[in-house]
Amino acid sequence: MSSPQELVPQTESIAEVYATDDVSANSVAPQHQQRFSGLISQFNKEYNHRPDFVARSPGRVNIIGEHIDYSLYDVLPTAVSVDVIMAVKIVPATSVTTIKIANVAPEKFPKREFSFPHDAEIEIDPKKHEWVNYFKAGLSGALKFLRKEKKGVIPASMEILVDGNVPPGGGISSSAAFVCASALAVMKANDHNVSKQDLLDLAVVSERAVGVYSGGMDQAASIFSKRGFLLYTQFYPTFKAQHVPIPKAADEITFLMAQSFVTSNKADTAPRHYNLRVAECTLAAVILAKNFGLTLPKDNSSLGYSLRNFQNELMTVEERLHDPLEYQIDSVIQAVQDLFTKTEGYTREEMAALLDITVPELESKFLSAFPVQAERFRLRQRALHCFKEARRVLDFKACLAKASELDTKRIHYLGQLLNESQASCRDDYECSAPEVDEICEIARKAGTWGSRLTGAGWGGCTVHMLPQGKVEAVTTALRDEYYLKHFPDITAEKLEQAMVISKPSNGSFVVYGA
Ligand code: NG1
Ligand code: MG
Repeated sequence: MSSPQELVPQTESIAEVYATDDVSANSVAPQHQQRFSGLISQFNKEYNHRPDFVARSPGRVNIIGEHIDYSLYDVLPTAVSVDVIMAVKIVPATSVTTIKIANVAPEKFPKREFSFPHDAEIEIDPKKHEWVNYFKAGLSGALKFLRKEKKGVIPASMEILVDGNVPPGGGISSSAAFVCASALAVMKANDHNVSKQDLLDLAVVSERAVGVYSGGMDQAASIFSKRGFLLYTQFYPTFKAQHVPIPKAADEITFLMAQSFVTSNKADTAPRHYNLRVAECTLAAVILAKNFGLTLPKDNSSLGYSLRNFQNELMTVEERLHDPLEYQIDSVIQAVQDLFTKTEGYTREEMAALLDITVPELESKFLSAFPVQAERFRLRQRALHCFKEARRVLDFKACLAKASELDTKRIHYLGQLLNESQASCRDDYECSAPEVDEICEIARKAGTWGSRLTGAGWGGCTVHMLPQGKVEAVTTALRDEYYLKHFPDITAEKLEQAMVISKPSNGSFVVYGA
């Protein structure tokens, strides 16, 4: 028998641990103990007293299910051990609320202070790239929540010191770690014992305030993950998650993350990359629906109409009840192939005609919530990627669930799914980068079972599944054939950060008594 895949208790509060306990045994990885005590002593220097608590939220690695969370399909990420830790002192508010926020790396992230009237909205200018925007995003979401719970709430003033070691723009979601830690810190500072589900809901919406129409995968992984498990995350019809164990294998299964050091700054590139993909998937969904004479009910995806929603509406009640999801996905793949025959993509005029609306109507409905720049929308390729990737996630999870021990055949199958995901991201979704493809090639040749990009792509990070016994060979190959070749002057320190064995780690928690 396989080990059970546990349902995640969503209403459970965020864990609180005490610094006098062995923090490492609870959650902080031993190598980060030092960072943790460093944060406390630096806080002391900065503000002349100790903090009341430390809020923490980690980055994540997505094992499989790329760019399908915003189409409301299931994904399989987990938290990693790099994280954002935030020491906080609660200060009673005066006639206004004042936030003082500093970072342990002040050269890169200068100190900031701002005040606002107790009932004011927090203003964020997504065009101005400021590290505190991510804090403000969490603050704004948390305040909206608190005000709904309690009218006339007076938000506490806070003194904050932040230490984050998740590489930014690196595909392991430094942004979600930061936004989740910030929202958690504000909730705690205002004495609200937030549940994991509430923190997730408000963090997803918070992050959209920074200008990216993200799905909910990163925040879910950052908040809900459990050490040693992957987090099977479902978004449709509503959020649900399961802790999925990784079975034993004769040759221990290891996940390695390798940075490409090609950064794609989402705030700049979103109109041509990320947000454009969200728009393409949404348009594919509504055009498919129109073609089948279906009216889609609004769902909770960022633009309100997802491919998953279309799939659900296309199936009869009978089929929904009795057909396995995999089979249902086969029929929608067929529908995409039949309808979207223009491989070069669709213009706004062509899409408006398919929907029987005018171009200005199309733009105001689907292309105005956030900026999108494109002449053509490659609906066929994007929808095919989404549905096939969704099926790969189901196949991956089913394979993990089948046995408590994985034999060679199964392991190779899992690797193959990862490689197919990469090929689809490269060819159909066009979210890879030449450097990412190169890393995957080198790694596979040196002995990984499967290699792919993880996160939004267009650079960023890669993830590899490999036997423990091959770690040395793969990291050596990547060092010699990728890092030293592309970055001959790379420092030893940067090289060390480039490749990290990723151990599935715990999600958000708060530390008291530090
Ligand atoms: P990154 O760029 O790694 O944070 C983004 C989205 C996810 C998901 C992945 C692609 C944000 C905050 N996150 O991840 O929701 O869509 O891309 O699978 O934009
Ligand atoms: Mg991000």
